[in-house]
Amino acid sequence: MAILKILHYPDKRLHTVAQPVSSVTPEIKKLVQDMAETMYAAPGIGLAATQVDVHQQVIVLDLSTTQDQLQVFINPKITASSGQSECEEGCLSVPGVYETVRRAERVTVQALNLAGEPFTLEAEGMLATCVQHEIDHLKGRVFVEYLSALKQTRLQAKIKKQLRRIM
Ligand code: K1U
Ligand code: ZN
Repeated sequence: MAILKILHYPDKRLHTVAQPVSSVTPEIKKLVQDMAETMYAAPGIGLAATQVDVHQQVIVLDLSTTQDQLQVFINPKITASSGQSECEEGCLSVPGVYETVRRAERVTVQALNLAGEPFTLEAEGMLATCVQHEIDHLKGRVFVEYLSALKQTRLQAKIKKQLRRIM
């Protein structure tokens, strides 16, 4: 297994739209293993392939405190959503930034598992938030793009300042 490099906002590659996986090959299984290791090491509770510069529709999640309940979604699609909820979100591609985002409260997700079999998940609460956040990554969208123009401008300034400091 390997720990992969996570792209940091505002890297343009985070805006790439991921392609569907045509077959769950040994390469895709290796990618899932590496993504899981990368997510656990970060640490995080989710990771989309886009964040490690692989533009295929693959997501891993683990919301447990014991890091032993890995959920894998290949070609995930939200087929139904209802309600609204606000939750504070973080992102491994935007370190140190936590902001409240409004999303659907409940979602139905269809995807393939690691065996290439279709499954349906009914999610609510943190799981629903996380799966929507990760599917956004596959569409090339980063959570900070939901923030007000003022907050986005302040964030860009903060990132520029941090970059100047390390360069
Ligand atoms: O997509 C990502 O960058 C992962 C992100 C997932 C996420 C968190 C919160 C709301 C929506 C989506 C993270 O994992 S950020 C880190 C984090 O939340 C966390 C880290 C360690 C323990 C518990 C949470
Ligand atoms: Zn993220």
